[in-house]
Amino acid sequence: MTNVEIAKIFSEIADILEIKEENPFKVRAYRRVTQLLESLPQEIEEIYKKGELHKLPGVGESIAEKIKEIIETGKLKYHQKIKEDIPPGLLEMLRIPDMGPKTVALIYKKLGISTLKELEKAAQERRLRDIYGLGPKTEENILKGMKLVKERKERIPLHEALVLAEDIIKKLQDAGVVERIAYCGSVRRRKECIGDVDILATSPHPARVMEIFTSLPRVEEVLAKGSTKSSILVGGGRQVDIRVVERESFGAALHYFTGSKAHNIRVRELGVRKGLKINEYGVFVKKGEEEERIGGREEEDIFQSVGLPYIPPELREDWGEIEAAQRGELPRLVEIKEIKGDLHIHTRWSDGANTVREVAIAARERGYEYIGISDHSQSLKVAGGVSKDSFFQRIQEIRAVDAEIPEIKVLAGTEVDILPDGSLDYPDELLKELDIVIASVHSNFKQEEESMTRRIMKAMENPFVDIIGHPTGRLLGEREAYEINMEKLLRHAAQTGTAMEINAYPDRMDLKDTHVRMAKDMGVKLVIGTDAHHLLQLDWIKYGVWVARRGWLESKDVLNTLNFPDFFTLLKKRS
Ligand code: DGT
Ligand code: CA
Ligand code: CA
Ligand code: ZN
Repeated sequence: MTNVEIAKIFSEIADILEIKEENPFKVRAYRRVTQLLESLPQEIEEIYKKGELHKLPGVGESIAEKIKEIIETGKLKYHQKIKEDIPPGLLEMLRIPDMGPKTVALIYKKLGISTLKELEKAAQERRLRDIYGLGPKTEENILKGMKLVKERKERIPLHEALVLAEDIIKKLQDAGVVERIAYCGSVRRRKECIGDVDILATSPHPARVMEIFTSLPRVEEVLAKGSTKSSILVGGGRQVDIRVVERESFGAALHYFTGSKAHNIRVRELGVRKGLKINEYGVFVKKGEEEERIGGREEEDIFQSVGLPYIPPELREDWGEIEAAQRGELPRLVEIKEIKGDLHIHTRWSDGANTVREVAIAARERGYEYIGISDHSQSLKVAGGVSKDSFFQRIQEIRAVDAEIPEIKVLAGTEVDILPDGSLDYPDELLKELDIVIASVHSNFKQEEESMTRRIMKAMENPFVDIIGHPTGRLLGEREAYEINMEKLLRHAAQTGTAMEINAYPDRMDLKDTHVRMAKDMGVKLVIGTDAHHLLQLDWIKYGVWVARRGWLESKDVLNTLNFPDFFTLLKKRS
């Protein structure tokens, strides 16, 4: 069983306990282990075999026992047992945005509704508004949400697709049947949502590759099995395609199957103008009746043949990259290794899993020069926001860790709530004690566009606010962005000198690529932060860097590629 599959079991337990209104601390413990598993870079099974489960943060005796049982038996008795306590449809209902366990339990109790279908019908027939506490707005949101749930079945967030692609590639490599192998398609272009996963390989034994691929343990259905091409469905209806090509075609096929289709068509047209034929097999010139191959082993051959420099996959959308390449004006895209610090990290002071010290040490290991500890503010009770009472205690601890670890600057920050009226959840007297302030919306998501835009603009006007966190609040496949006028917001960010965050958390990727590019064009300061709640999630910075790259950013466009003094000077509005 993969980490993600095990994580799903724990997440479901948390959901069930919540519907049953059991102890919130118990629920939190299961949520934490879910997060841990989703972000773990190694297989939990390997850690278990080494007898090192207890070394994982947040894994106590009882969770370790459960992980052990799942690995050894493929299931968990406790999970099976509590699943019987509620109708299975309730869990599906939870997948609708804004449908919390309380609402689900309420609707079930009052109307006996226990499936998505019944829920949709009741919302259409306007029967939910009869329940005290619900109204026409709830019905509208449920109907909108059903649409998202259906869409999500068709597109997967990048993170999920990438983990899947990497796992399959590793299994084929371990089996020793492939030479070169890579994922392509929208995964390689780092699009935020993926239709299907495309894998490309070369191999002396294509038939063996097809055999292993179609009999991987996670296969639920084999859609097609050919001699060099196969498609499978894996858990949750996700499709994965594989193709084995000749060595001399690998580069051409990699380019072709990376896409996008629009980009491919442009490149092929350039080829035609030079008398070349470009396809997934290679680059060819006509020599009388014959065709001669002049390239295709490497992807660079394709670009070279049409007189272009190499265009990174993230840019291949026909959003102007061909023209920029022709003018010699391709951006030199920011790279993961250029990031010098992460400003959005949660610790145990709010809803994170690790201590400040643990996080600082992990950041030092990544080679960072600085980090910002940005726990939630007081009003965010669900996320253990830091009260006024422990405000100074937390700063003290951060200062102590900072002094203890000279290689890394540990900044005392916060992710302060932007309240519905645009005021902040801490007064200025407290904010001024902090080195770095991220302001984010975590409540009242449903405001009208105008008031939501004004709400965030007002936060930008506070001289202590350095960064706006996850500016649109979307959760991929779960919650739409708030209604917001992005152009107005970005203009105000530029005017007030407030930085906008590219939140790298894989469910967020917020700002998104098109907004990032807009921000760059408007001269807005940008930072990339992980929103890590576990030290392993520091690694998720890559998702933010990929969004930045899709938004054409260079290192000079991203503040946290600067060394600490320059970063800090440029970030601060107050001098
Ligand atoms: P997805 O799967 O919807 O997230 O997006 P992609 O880009 O992965 O698209 P997919 O899986 O349909 O095809 C993979 C790549 O193959 C695509 O990016 C470009 C290439 N491709 C597919 N169909 C065509 C086509 O009709 N013409 C050209 N030039 N390229 C194509
Ligand atoms: Ca694809
Ligand atoms: Ca495909
Ligand atoms: Zn947040």
